Amino acid sequence: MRNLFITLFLFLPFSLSARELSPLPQQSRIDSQTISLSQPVTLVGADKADADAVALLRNHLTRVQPKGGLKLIIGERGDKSVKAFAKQIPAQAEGYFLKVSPTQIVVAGSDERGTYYGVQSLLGLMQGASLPLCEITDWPSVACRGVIEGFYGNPWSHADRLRQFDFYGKNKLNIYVYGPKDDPYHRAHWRDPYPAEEAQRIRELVDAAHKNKVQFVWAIHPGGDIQWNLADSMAVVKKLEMMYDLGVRTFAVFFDDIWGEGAKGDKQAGLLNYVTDEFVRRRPGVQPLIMCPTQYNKGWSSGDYLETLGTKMYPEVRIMWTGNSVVDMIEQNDMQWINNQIKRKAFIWLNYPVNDYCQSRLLMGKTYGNGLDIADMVSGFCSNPMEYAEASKLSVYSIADYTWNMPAYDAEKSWERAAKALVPTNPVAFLFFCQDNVDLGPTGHGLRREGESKAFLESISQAKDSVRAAFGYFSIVQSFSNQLLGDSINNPHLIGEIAPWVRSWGLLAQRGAQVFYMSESLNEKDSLAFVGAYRTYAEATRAQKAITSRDFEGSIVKAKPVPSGTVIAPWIEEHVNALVKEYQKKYAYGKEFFPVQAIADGEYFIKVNGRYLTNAQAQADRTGDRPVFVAERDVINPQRQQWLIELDTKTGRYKITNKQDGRYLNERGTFWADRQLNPYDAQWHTFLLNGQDGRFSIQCGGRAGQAFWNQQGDHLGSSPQEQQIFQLEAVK
Ligand code: LTM
Repeated sequence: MRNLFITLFLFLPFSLSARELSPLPQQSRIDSQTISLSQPVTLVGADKADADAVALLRNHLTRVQPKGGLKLIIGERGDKSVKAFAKQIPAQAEGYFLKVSPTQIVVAGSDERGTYYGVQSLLGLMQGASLPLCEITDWPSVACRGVIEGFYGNPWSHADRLRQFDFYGKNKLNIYVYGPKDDPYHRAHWRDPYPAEEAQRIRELVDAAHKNKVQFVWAIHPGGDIQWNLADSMAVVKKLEMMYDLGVRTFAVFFDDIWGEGAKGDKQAGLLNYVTDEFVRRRPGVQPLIMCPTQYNKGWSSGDYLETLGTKMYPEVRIMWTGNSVVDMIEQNDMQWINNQIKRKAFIWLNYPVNDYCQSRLLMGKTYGNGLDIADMVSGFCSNPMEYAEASKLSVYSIADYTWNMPAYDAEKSWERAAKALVPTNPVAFLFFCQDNVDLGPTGHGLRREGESKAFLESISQAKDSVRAAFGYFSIVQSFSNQLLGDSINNPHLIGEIAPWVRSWGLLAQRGAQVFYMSESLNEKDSLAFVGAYRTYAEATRAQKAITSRDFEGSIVKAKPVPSGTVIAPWIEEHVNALVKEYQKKYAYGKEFFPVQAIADGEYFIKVNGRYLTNAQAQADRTGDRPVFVAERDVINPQRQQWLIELDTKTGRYKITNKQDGRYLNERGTFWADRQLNPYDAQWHTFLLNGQDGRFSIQCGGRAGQAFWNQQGDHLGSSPQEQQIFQLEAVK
């Protein structure tokens, strides 16, 4: 038990100074002495100062009066109100000077955004009505800091986005790029206008973003079917004009993840120049374009594509870049290389914490690995988040911290502060949850994240009896899981979003606890207790597998949450397998409860003659499609070729589902969605695997007849006699 307390204490000391600001300011002195803002306050300069900053301030001051109270002077460089502080205002754009003294408060920005951020800092320091005496001189390291909603999967909801903008304002992020791959008006139907209702929502989003001093960038993705002619160039401008009418003032054009005609560098450069001439330079207030190239990372760059963009495209067009590979952290050498190619500073599209290519993992670890010396080498830095908007805030908080004050960024501390900011009344439970959801497992993109289940590993490594120590850890997890699921105080949107993962985490711990009971009963030669514990384990396993990440109508993602898939889940499985083996050597009782597995549960490629079985249609709610065989690995959407093969404990046969959308394959090798018409039925939809060493025939289960899967042309089919050998290759 001693180690259990050590484990818990590892998390308790993360003391959060109540007066700590985030993002960390460049220069600050914050005293312990405070003043009270419940006294009357008189605003000086409010008529000239940035209106959003003043509105924000007024929302938080209870007793503003025209004369005689505590003076709060506000304004930006050039305003009469802050003339006396001209020397203290930093020269950098978006900077501010904030001073709280017993007799007056000064918020002086180097520009409107600066004033707004000065007010955000002032509010960040307030606790109730108390405000510490302080002097802060602050400015951002990176000019454009924010988020690119650029993932595949369920786009964020309107409400998600509104909450994001509020969060960005508080965290001094100033840009949001709208580019969800599955919004048809962004990509597949880029020429078409938004229907009236959706257009109205975009208008509302633009307003809300601007109120929070966030540039709303709307991106178009025409490369899939664009024709390089005047008609389509005009179609792009026409669509951007429509978005301009909705209030958008910054635009992006994306060419990522396309092949063929659309991928030509000179044509893309020509289009960007055309749009700049015909639209950007003609319309008042429109900012230079941002473009995402087809070769957006070094691993995919070849020929003279990047150089063509660098030389032919107007220098004011900003070019996005994901690093040395699709999913990568960014370092100084990488920046030197790309900036040299494109003859401008790249605009970083960081593919973290996006999880559209590893959907069963929630990426809640610290945001680390980007160089602390690249601020001057980037024109912008945006994070591509998860489709889980609230959960993504954990990392986005750190992106804000990193891009605001890069040299001072401390990934671990920022992560802890983020947890405290997101779940203020129970940060320890939340952090415990986060540190069990860190790594993404093996994927085609290669990124791994360290530190998963650090507390678990520390508690078992120091213990004499690791199973007992793990049991202590699992007790904490079960308690924290219940606390988080029952949380009615902290952000309900966050709690609701992570609930499937939290439930799965609690069940994982319940399974883990059975390892201890099984081990104890084996020591005590109590076969009855052993089988009882095993059956509890199997029941919790079933319950865990039944959880899906998204249960709303029309979700295009239905992943199975896998908490601690790198550390704890394999630890438990390994121990259970070993204990069952040990048990079966000694006892016969309860044999029927233990499965005999031809193949371990896990993710596999299913191959015939080197060709990969692929979910080409990938639509969660469609039935009747057949998967196809393709020659290449899919590096963009690897989950389409990844098949979850798991023993169904009810039948002892195998259920086969596709990782992309969770659809299962039926007795004919056809996809069926798990819905009322033909719900999953273990008696029908499970298969026998006959063979060994990764080579198996796949035979339908009892009630569906005894047919075998086989290859029919490019498709999967079935035949009553012809046995085909499939290669089942574990996804590494
Ligand atoms: O990264 C880019 C430029 N494009 C896509 C993203 O839309 C996607 O979210 C990430 C991660 O899967 N990979 C891409 O290729």
